[in-house]
Amino acid sequence: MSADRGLSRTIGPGRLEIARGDLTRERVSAIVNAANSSLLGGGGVDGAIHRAGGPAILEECRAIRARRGSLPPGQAVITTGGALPARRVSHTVGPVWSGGRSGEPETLASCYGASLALAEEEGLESVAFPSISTGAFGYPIEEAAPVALRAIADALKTARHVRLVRCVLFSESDLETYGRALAAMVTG
Ligand code: AR6
Repeated sequence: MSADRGLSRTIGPGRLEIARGDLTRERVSAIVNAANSSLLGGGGVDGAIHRAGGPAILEECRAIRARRGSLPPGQAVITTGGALPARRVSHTVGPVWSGGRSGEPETLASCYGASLALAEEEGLESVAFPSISTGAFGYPIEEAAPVALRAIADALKTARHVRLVRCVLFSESDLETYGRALAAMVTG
């Protein structure tokens, strides 16, 4: 698979795409941040989003935190996109991998579902995700990819507004892993 060739699957009235790239450059209605419960920023894709999006995102995250406290894994909140090309950022907290028997797949699926539910509430058309939990949080990407794609496909089937979901992978090897999972996924 070449670096610039994405893969896609039609699901109901929508499309699921996988591609290699930098999430912060995505021209979609919303991108999703793999945040932590503090909502106050961090490294990885979280750091990249706050750097590229500027202080407006952190200000809104602080206000949300003041209002409702820290964000539990599997849930999502939405803010402005600040200076990003995407208008909105959904912040979700993935599970920390601890062997796979502590509800990690359910929590991971919930991150995708909750972010897409927020996009639906706001009538957004397109959403781009990173590979949640597979960096600092240690979730093996071969196990995370099918969970992520299944959760997105399930949400797309009943979506009324979201028509495009993109999984944006940072490395060629991550894209290949998602490509295998997409090819293996049964939809209909
Ligand atoms: N575009 C797309 N993917 C990216 C980018 C980017 N610009 N930058 C990194 N990735 P991680 P997690 C990939 O660690 O595992 C933070 O400190 C990266 O290669 O960002 O959910 C938070 O504050 C990896 O494949 O998120 C939390 O404390 C994927 O994004 C913690 O890390 C996710 O890696 C969350 O850990």
